[in-house]
Amino acid sequence: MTSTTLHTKRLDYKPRRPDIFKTSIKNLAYETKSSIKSELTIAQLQEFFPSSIQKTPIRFIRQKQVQKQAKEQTKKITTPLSELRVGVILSGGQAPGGHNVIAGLYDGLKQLNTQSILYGFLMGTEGLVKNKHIELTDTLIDRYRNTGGFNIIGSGRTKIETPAQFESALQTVQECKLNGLVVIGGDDSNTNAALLSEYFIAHECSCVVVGVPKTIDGDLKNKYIESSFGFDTATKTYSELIGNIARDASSARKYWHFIRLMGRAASHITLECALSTHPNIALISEELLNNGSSLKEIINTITQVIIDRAQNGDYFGLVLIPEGLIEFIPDIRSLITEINALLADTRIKNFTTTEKRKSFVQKNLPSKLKEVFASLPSHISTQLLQDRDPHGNIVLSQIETEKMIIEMVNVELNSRKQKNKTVSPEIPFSHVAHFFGYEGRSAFPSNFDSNYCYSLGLCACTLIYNSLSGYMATIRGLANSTKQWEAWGIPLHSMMTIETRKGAKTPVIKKALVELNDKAFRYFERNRKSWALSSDYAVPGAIQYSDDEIGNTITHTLALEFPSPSHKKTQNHTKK
Ligand code: FBP
Repeated sequence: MTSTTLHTKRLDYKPRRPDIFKTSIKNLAYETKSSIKSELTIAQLQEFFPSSIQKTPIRFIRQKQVQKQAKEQTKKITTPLSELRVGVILSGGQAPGGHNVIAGLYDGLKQLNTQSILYGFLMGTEGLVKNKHIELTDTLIDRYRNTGGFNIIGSGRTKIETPAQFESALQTVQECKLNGLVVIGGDDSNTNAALLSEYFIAHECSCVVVGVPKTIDGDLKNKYIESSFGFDTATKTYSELIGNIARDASSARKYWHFIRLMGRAASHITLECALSTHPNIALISEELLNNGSSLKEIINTITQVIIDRAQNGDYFGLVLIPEGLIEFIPDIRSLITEINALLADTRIKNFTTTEKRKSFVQKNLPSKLKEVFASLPSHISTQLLQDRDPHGNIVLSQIETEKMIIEMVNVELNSRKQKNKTVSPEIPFSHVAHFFGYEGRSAFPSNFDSNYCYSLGLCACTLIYNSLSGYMATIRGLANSTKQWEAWGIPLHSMMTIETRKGAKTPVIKKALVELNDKAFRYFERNRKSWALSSDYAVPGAIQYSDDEIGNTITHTLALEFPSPSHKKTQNHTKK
């Protein structure tokens, strides 16, 4: 990449380290914590994770503290391997901070022994399976510190599923003589990490496998994982854009902006951006599902807000729409399930044009869904028939839900203008559609993500040094000052649930959707009514990279979910 001023400046940024990593990794020991109740039954654990059953969360502590702990609870490093050979994979969608995980891992390895080697597998898991790698060197790492994207080694979405793929992965780690493998990825990639760890143990391969929680979607979190990395930067980037649009909308006063935001099934990104910008409407899929809201009801709600604002002379506004919305609307959800089945029907291959495929689907749908399919704008029904991803799922980023909503709102508004005397026929409805996703996934990581990711890399290195396989590198206490962050290892199997994939019961890391009882949603719920009619949007502006209070703000979600005195000064969440 050609250097820019900010790029050059960011290369020099020194991530803040938590106190635990201000000492040498060699001086760290770990204490075991009480085990987590797994959702998997004993039989399932024995089937999929036989070597992990006894694993409990561990927290790294300094050797000095060790003496103070009860001996049986604390493990000292017994057989330290100081010269390590480690491989790293970046997997799935880009998330800001991935390069810093690698930098932290690299620095940790070199600190242990300058002869340690770090290999980067190219283009995700594919690189592991085909043994395509490069050695990461000082020069290369230094070109990527604190930069966004995954371009240092590339990323990919291949999953390790077949016996042949597992065998090839084993062969690669043996050929490279790896002591450790770090998988930086989302729920599916970390599920892979857990299965690889078991496979290596079963084949008497001592390579330690460690996962790192990555995804802008924010859905890889649980009692122990407070946030996945990349969420902070991505949501701040989208919020900057939304805030700018808000200012533009309230200046020109003529456009309604419909903004779809990435995040797959979960609405965490939309919720966080709503907390940052105070839009007139933010749809939260999880709530709509909980209420059983139909598409018609959603359209009615939006139309009503447009009419109410018009009564105040405000012919503009902002609507935030989560990418996964369509899968949460009961009638569309059933429609997608039926279409998935019809797309798997071999007869559909006989129809070469979209129109013919559409009429095949329309004819074969159950009668109650025929009407729903026919009611959709033509471009949306076409998009619903597009090819599925390798796991058979609809490719949500390609479905222009924002345009569908605009068209349906337009129809509803016109119909009310004609039928309802209280709705003025003069209400204008000019609209602009946006989709924000790729804009935020590779942004320069915020200070938070830079620091967090660097610590995750150090934590992954410490897990490998201690031969702890099948764990997720975890940094906790994220709403506190960086100094106080804690380094943990959480057994991957403890985050799993069982899902049916391709007809077979499979363990997968559980996706975290927006919880309606959580403080972040409740804060939104308390405030949204006043935001609907107000034009007093919040304009957060661009991410700041100064190493001061403003450059170190955390997301509203984190601040609300994990209240701590250190963010109170900058992030005001007074109850309304
Ligand atoms: P991950 O789940 O791999 O982290 O990807 C996140 C994401 O950005 C989603 O928000 C989005 O739906 C998807 O990737 C888009 O994928 P692609 O890059 O393949 O278009």
